[in-house]
Amino acid sequence: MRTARWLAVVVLSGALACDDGRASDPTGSGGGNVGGGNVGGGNVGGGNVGGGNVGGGNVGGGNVGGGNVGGGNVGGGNVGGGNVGGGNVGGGNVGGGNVGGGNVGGGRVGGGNVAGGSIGGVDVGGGNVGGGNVGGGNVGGGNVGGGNVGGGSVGGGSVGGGNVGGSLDGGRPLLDGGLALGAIAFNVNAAGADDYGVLTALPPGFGAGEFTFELWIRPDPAFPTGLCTDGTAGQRTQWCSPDPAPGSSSDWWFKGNFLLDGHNNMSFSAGTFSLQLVGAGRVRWQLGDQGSTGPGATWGVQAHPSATVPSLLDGRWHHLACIRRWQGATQARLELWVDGVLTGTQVSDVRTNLATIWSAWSGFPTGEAGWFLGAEKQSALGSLSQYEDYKGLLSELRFWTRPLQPGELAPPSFARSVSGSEPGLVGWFRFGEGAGTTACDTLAPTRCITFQRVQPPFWR
Ligand SMILES: [Ca+2]
Repeated sequence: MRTARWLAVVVLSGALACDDGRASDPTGSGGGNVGGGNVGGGNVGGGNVGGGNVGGGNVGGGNVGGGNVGGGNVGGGNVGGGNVGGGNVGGGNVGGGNVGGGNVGGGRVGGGNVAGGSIGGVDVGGGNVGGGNVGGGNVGGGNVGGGNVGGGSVGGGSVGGGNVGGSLDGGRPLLDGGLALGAIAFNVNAAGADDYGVLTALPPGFGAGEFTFELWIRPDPAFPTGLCTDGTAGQRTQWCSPDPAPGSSSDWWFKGNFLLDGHNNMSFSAGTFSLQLVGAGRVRWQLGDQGSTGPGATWGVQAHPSATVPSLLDGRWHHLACIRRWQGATQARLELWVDGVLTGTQVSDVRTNLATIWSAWSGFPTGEAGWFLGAEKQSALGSLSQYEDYKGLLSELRFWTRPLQPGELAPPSFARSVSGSEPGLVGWFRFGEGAGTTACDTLAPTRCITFQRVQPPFWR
């Protein structure tokens, strides 16, 4: 099947239509303090009633280039507790964060940014250009538990639910008001020299029945979207824009940047578990459970079509959950949740015990056992010279032997932290090592992901 896969790449080169579905970028770029956000005087007009910027805004050198210099919240934002805990701790907003004035016009009534806006430091080039929550976003409870959880909301978003849907921060996602312990980074690489990780020992029992696999990602929006034309450097340097519907063609399944490649290239249907970014920043989950699928021999649970779902190329952290949940007496419902929203579903006609396959990788090609992170596995191993890879951050992998319930996923619950003792939690990679080339399971320290060709700064 490896050969067939390669032939498909060649035959179909250039045959796909151009569809640059890139969404508008709410973070913008460049330009500190455009519009005059809050230079020299916080709380103009009455912002921060109840505790704006309590704890120290801009600790550690944030706002290089201008955002929120001297004080935020022109016009009355953050009523009820804006930025409690410290806005921009660690140096965020380099190049102009909050340009134009955070919370202009009255955003975040009821609790904006409790626990810390923009902790850790990114938004390089201009976070929140035009003003975070311009026009009154987040009425009724914005951002409890983390700075800009859910993202931007320029133009009045998230009334009643506060910016839920993504996390604007620094190097790690915000969980229940604190930071995840760690994260790792994948980057562009030379042809034939992918940076990647391999996990060959999945937690015992995972895949036997119902399950959830959840993780946090922050794909790097600095890379352009494009066709990722086969055989060109665009495969490595772009986010692929085509978003074919699952099963719609003979090649739908290999178009997309591999965040996680668990394909069984000997028999796709027998144990494939892969995650890709397709359609210029949308997610696809493929599962091969030996069910009655169409071309590609896997289920494609996909945020599709791209025009109807937001791109994740917005510089924010996003939460993904892949769930197999029993339906009726014999079926399995496959669910893809993005930032607490059920975004794609498929119904499988089988309930194959995948742990049987994954415990020994039986039937997988020699040398291709396991889940590869950050790259397509054949490219990572050198049997293909280049392939669509993932560029960006990854954090908090969690394996469950039960399907998380909607109440555990709906905003803001998806950003919950765990202790490790939760029923059904069987694997938990926190990426807190901070050095070296392995990342291990907090619940089983000898169960580790091994990384190759990491590119500093790898640990975040
Ligand atoms: Ca790479």
